[in-house]
Amino acid sequence: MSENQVNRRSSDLRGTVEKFSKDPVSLITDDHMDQYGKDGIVMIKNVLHPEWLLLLEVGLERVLNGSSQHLHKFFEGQEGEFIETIRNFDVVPEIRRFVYDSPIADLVGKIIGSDNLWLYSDEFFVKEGGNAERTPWHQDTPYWPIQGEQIASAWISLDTLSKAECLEYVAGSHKGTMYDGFSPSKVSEDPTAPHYGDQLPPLPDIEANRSSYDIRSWEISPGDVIFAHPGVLHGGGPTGPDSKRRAITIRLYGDDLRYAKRPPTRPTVPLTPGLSLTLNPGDPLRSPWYPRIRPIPPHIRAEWE
Ligand SMILES: O=C(O)CCC(=O)C(=O)O
Repeated sequence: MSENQVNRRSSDLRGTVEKFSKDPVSLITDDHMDQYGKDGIVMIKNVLHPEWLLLLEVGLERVLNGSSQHLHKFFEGQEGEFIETIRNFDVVPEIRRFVYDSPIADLVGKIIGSDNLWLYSDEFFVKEGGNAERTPWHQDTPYWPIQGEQIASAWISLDTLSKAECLEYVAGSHKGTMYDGFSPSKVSEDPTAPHYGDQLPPLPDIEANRSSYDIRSWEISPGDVIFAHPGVLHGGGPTGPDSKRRAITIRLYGDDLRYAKRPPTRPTVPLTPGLSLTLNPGDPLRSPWYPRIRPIPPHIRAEWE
């Protein structure tokens, strides 16, 4: 991170810290939890202090400088190119620190109602060049070998976003059909082109029929977090010519999550070689691929106690 960037972040901090509570978990109300259960989606304002955002920004800097997991590029070479990279918890210390030390795990724990929490994955979605495309509509559950309710993806933007630039969600869709995923190479021509092409029904063309869906999105300031069940249909969030959208999603789950099989035609995301050899469908999702985050394991506490 350059000196200019640090100065810019420090001045951001000076202007905004007052509105952030020292106990952000107490901002989550019964209404938020009810809304999460019903709609599978809730946005909570001002829950991440700018210092946590600074930690993510430093982590992202490391990722973009090449010290991270493989960067996938969507719409590569086109004006709207955007970058996705997954499971940086394993290799980027700032992401590891964020997951253990920031309030994000306790926020998710309260929303999903679980004291025990495991990390499913972390994933950056970076649209920096201006005029980035919409993220195609999809659910995450078809790509993940899981079933259960106690799971949430916490979507965190490091940039201020208009409602049109925010990710969009179809409220309640986690309770409906689990559709096939989209095919990244064909999505520009056909957003319903299947990922597996086997066993799961094809995605509907939501963009062509927006008025048939209860689509939610918000104006976002850094520090606001959207919590979404991965079965909720989501997509969108294009950027304008002069805007950028650097987001990370932290995905955590609780006691009720189980291993489930997906069509065998493609691997699930992220890759977890060996997982299907150790678990049977219906088993609790326990594996070294999914580290325990709460309670903090004693060997992790021992790093600083
Ligand atoms: O930020 C994006 O564009 C996509 C995010 C997403 O698909 C997710 O968090 O599951």
